[in-house]
Amino acid sequence: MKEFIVLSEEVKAGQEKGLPIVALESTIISHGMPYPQNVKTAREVEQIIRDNGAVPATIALIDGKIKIGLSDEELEMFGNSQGVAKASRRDLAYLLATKKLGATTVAATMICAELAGIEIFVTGGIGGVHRGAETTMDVSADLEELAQTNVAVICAGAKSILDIGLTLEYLETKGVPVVGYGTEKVPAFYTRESDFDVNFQLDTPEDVAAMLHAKWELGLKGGAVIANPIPEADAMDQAFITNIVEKALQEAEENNILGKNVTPFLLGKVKELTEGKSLDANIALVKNNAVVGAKIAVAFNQSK
Ligand code: PSU
Ligand code: MN
Repeated sequence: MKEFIVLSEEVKAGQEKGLPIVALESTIISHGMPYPQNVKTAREVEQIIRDNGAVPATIALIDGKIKIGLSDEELEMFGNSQGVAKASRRDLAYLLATKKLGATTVAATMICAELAGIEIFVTGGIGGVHRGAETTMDVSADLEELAQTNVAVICAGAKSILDIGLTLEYLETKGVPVVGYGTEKVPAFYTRESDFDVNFQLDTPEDVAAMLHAKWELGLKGGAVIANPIPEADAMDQAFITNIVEKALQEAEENNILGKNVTPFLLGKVKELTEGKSLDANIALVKNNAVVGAKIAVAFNQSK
């Protein structure tokens, strides 16, 4: 395993000092945002993590290695590269063996974080059960990973490109707690609320840390979804975004988009149809998640 894992200087030093570390994914950099906003946002998110007392570890596959923490040059190169492969669980071995650039999804980032001993991971949104999954069977590998890998994912809920109700059913079957951070409702990424209730509401980083501590002390395998709503000021209008998501879903069907291309296609369409408004919301919610995630990492570190 050591053969494949490379820690950045910052992460290595942080681990030696016993500092809290926060994992960050890289699909959001390569497939979620355009250059140069992607690199700028990634840098700002890392700085927010530092400002809140933790060490950021952006994870990506570069030159046959799992990089846990990227240097400034690596981040710039990665964010400005064309054709970076989207890497989920099934893709990891192939991309490492062929030394291709790989952007880790939530699932793959969880795997890499666990290998590096990192329990807390901040992102924008998780994958889930897609609408129409009863015929397409399109269920994100992120959900299986949450069922088996001991990493907590701080996110702004699930996008309405997904079937949020079915996603919650799947997580329930797999025993994955969905916690609302300061909310009773499952947030829907661009908006603060969906029609669905979270399993549990927790209001402080200490309370979340205590729940994670109890879960893993008991040997209950798997992660947790810590759903943190987008700040009020950055939230989008519900009717506006619903309309756009419907259009994006229709175009995906007309173009017969399948497999791993579905999520990037839908995200790209939403961005195009909102004329960039969705990008501003996306950046704001990731930064908000970074604040909360770093605080949870600090609290969890103290409970260890
Ligand atoms: N949802 C978002 N933004 C994203 C993703 C999902 O709102 O960037 C990315 C994440 O990396 C997630 C992946 O892990 O898409 C899920 O892809 P799929 O549905 O193919 O499993
Ligand atoms: Mn899928």
